[in-house]
Parts: sequence; C-alpha cells; structure tokens
Amino acid sequence: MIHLSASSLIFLNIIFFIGADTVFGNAKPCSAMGTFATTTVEEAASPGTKNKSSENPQEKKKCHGPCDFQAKVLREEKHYMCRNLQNSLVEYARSTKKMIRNMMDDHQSSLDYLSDQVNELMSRVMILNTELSRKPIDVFPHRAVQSHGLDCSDIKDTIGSVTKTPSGLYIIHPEGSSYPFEVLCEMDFRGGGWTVIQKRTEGLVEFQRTWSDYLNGFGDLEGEFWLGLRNIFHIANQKTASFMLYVGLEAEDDTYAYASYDSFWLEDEACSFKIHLGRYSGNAGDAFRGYRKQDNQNTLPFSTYDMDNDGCNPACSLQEQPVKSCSNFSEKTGWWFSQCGLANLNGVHRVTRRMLATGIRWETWTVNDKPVKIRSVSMKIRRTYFK
Ligand SMILES: [Ca+2]
Repeated sequence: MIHLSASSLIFLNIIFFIGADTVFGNAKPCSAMGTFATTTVEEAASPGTKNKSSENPQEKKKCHGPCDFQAKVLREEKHYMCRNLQNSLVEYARSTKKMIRNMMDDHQSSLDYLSDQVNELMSRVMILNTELSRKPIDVFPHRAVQSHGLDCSDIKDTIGSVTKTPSGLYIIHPEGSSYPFEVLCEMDFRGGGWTVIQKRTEGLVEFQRTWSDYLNGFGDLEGEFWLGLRNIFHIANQKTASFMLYVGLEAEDDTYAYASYDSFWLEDEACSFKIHLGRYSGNAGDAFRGYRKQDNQNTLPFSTYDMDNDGCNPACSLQEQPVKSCSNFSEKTGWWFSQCGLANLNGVHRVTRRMLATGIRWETWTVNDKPVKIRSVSMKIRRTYFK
C-alpha cells in the first residue's frame, strides 16, 4: 500500500516537473508574450518561432525602447513563478511525507492490535491446556450419541427425503440394539440405503480372527472390515423390516459378478448366528447353497477356529484328508461353514507379485470350470420393500 502510494507520488512529482519545465520554456526572455498582444497562440507555444520573430529586424525596430523593460518584467515573472513552484514542491513533499508517516502509524497500530489479540489467544490456549491436563477423565463426559436412523435404508428414507444423503459413515441405532454404532452406508449403489457389513479390497486387514473379534467386528469402516455378528444381527433382525443381502465380487481380471438374496436374517447369539437366506438371484451362482447337500451353508451357525459350529462333526474328508474344523482348514478365518461349503468371503486375501493366490472363495463363479480368482468383495444389506 505504502509502496504503491510512494510510486504514485513520484510519478506525480515527475508530471509536476514536466509541467514546471513547460512553464519555464514559455517564460523565456524576449518571447512575444506581452509585447505583441495580437500574436497567435501557435507562436506563443513555440519558443523557436518566437526567437526567430524577435530577431526580425522590423519587429526589433518596433521593440525599440520598452524591450529591455519587457525583458526585466518577464525575468521577474519567471523568478516569481520559480519561487512559487519551489514553495509548492516543498509543501508537496512535506504533505507527502506526512501522509506516508500517518499511513505507517496506522499500520503499526493495526499490527499492535493484532499482536495483542494473538497474545490473548495464546494465554487462553495455555489456560485451557492447563485445565485439560488437570482433568483428563472428565473432559468428555459420557453422553448419548445421536444416531442418524435405524439403519442405512431408514436414513435414506427419512433424512434422504429432506436432504441429500451421500455415501459414507453414519451412526445408526437399530430397533432392539442397546447401543448405537457406526456403519458405512452406500447411498448411490442400486437405489441406495445399503448398510455394508463386510468389505475386502487390498488385503491389509487380517481376517484370521477369534470368535470375540467376529462377534464385535474389526477393521476400518473406511477400508476393509467385518461389521460384527452382533451388529449385523441387530440390523437384520429389526421387527418392522426385512432385509436383503447383496454380495458383490470383483475378479483379478476386473470382471464383476454378484449374488443377491431377497431375505436375510440371523438367529441370535445363543444359536451362534445361524444364517437364513431367501431366494437367490445374480450371475455369480448361489455359492451359499452350492451344488450338493453337504455344501449348503444356509441355516448353518457361524464358526471360528476357537468356536467350532461347522458341519464337520466329528470330521469331514476334504482333499483326501480328514478335517475337523473348517475354520482351521480355511487358515483360521470365520464363516458359516457347512462341510465346509463353497463360500468363504472371509478367506485369507493374498496377493503375491504376479499371482492372486486368494483364499476368498465363491466357487460357483467359474470360468472354464475353474473358480474365478476374487480380488475384492463386499457384503451389504438393505431393507426389502414389499409392493
Ligand atoms: Ca467341526
């Protein structure tokens, strides 16, 4: 601001000096000014012409006598104008200096004010820090968390009717649940309102987990996760709604397939969350039921390596070896194993440099009679609307 003003002033000064120079030029001795009142404007504006005119012998003759006097008057006029100009310049410089000084003073007082404000804020932060370090437990008192709805479908139907509900994390509190919890809602996929209960992508989250982990859930809702049997139970078993399950599968070669079940619910914890699936539709095949009776996982309880509820009791023969625990046989992952069945979306996700040696299984999705290598998977549920 100051720099701009100063440069403007310098520019003004230059203009002023040019103007002053023009004044001096016009006031050169023996110009036509004053002597010949009838001289044209052009002559007055051109000193060269004027000098020529004054050398004209005829005009010199006319100038006889008063010419010296005229020159004297003009000199005095010039000196007078010079003095005036000098005074004006001095006055101008003085006022410019004063203006700049005032501006600098204004800026300094603004800086002082801001500095005071910063100091005050710093001292407040110090006080708050001191208070926080004194009371580490009472800072965030326990209070009820406000939920957005009963589940993602409910959020879409209620909040979504008023404002746009983007896909992302929401807090839900399903009927029958004693606590609210966070879920990932997909609001753009197939009409929206999907609560994601399982997701696998890069294989960064370990799925070789205990019963307790599968019960309560694990992973990162913004990455890979298992929502937890209790949470899934609370959502899918609400009295006022029925849910459908959608299994989305992506293969190593970027192809996509899905399996959808028009009814999905779980029995309670005492019954080890036995799975119940309705009618299948899709293009990945019904791996939950498989082809043979012993493959069928529908109505089977959930098993982990430390909680064996599978269909191999006491043992099955798989790949010509006796298998007592399908979870152990599946590298300690948890699923609704039958004997052991054709599906395990919680299988170990393994990507080597060239080969995708994945343990994620959905063996009804085949190419050339071989199961497709699955790179990523998600399981999501949505309210079923009866029309
Ligand atoms: Ca067993």
